[in-house]
Amino acid sequence: MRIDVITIFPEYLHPLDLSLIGKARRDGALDLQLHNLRDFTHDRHRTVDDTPVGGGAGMVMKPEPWAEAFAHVIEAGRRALGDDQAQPIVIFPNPAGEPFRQAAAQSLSGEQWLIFACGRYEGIDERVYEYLRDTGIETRLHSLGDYVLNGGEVAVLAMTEAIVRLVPGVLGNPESIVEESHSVGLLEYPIYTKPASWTSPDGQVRDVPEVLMSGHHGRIAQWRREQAVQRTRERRPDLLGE
Ligand code: 6GU
Repeated sequence: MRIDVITIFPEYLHPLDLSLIGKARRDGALDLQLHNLRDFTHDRHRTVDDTPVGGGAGMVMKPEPWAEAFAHVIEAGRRALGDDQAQPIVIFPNPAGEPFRQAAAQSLSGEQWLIFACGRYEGIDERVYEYLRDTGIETRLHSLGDYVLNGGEVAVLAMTEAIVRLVPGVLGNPESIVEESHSVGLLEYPIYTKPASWTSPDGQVRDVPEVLMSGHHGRIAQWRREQAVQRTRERRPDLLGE
């Protein structure tokens, strides 16, 4: 899978060198490339923003550097993929976008090429979206949740991790994906490890639920299902339509 990220803060994405994503990159399962939007400006100050036409607070990202960045990134991606017809999906992290859920991560994990375009300030000039769509490039706006971040970079860290760990061969144990929170539509049940009886620092003896020690797989599965439903009802009734 190829992922390009266009941002004015490439350093923000350096955690993608670490852990599972870093390993996927070193193993060749993921070709992740960072691009600095300011490299596609031509003035002394490397200006990427300007005041909003019509007035209002804050600054807006100018369209010209974005168009140059996309031209460069699309050409470089096609060359790397060895396919001069390859079409990326362009994802704009945006608090006004469609919520980014497990189903979106699942479907994007099957794509060969994604470009994340990180806005900052009040946003990107609307004509950039229009232009991409008119050139036949699929664009999506995705939000992490109902709160505002200063830019898309943190959202790209989250979305990339959610997507890349689902790419076949990237996660060590594929079974752990099947049962985890949000893949089933329920939150995950409580889990325990040894010791079976633990005395916490406050002096309480805390035992692992007995059913888990029973060796009875049917009863264990039923208990876990009940716990998952109860937990979901308490924490996320919206997932149950309640
Ligand atoms: Cl994707 N971007 C920004 N800037 N803020 C957000 C967000 C994304 N998701 C939630 N808040």
